[in-house]
Amino acid sequence: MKGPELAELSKTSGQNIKVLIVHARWNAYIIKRLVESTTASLLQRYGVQEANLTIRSVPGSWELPMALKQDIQNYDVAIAIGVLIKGETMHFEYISQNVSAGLMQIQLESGKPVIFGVLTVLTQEQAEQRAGIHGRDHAPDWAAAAVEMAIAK
Ligand code: RBF
Repeated sequence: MKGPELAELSKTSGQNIKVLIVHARWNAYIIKRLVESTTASLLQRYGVQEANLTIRSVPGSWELPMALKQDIQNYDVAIAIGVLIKGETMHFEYISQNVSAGLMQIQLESGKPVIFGVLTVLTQEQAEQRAGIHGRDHAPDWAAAAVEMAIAK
């Protein structure tokens, strides 16, 4: 299965960076896995210090950009995590389009990298396949991208 080629990072690459994870609470059991996996990678693979990691939750993915805007200045990098599953109405399209555009806008305006950890999928099954429940877990890639971008300044 294809994935990113990871930059060369070490077990101490993240030791001096402050990381903010903001996650939505919709599709909670998938979110829980993604947040735990991202956190484990940051701490264990890259040496991020627990005291330098903050986790905040918001109701749904729609709220991710605003929460980041409120908090991002105090961190070197943020990771936004959400699971958007397409339903029968147009909500999915409006939410996913605006959330991704909002996250891009915040990173460019703030000058702080925002890692895109929002799964936009057609079915719950597809979300599970991207959260390591059965299939490839994307969260370690988000942790790696966060460390790489935070130390690249
Ligand atoms: N938030 C998500 O994070 N994932 C979803 O799949 C999701 N689906 C939604 C479907 C509908 C019909 C509505 C009304 C909201 C949904 N939300 C979802 C919540 C949304 O991101 C936000 O929290 C609420 O709309 C309140 O602003």
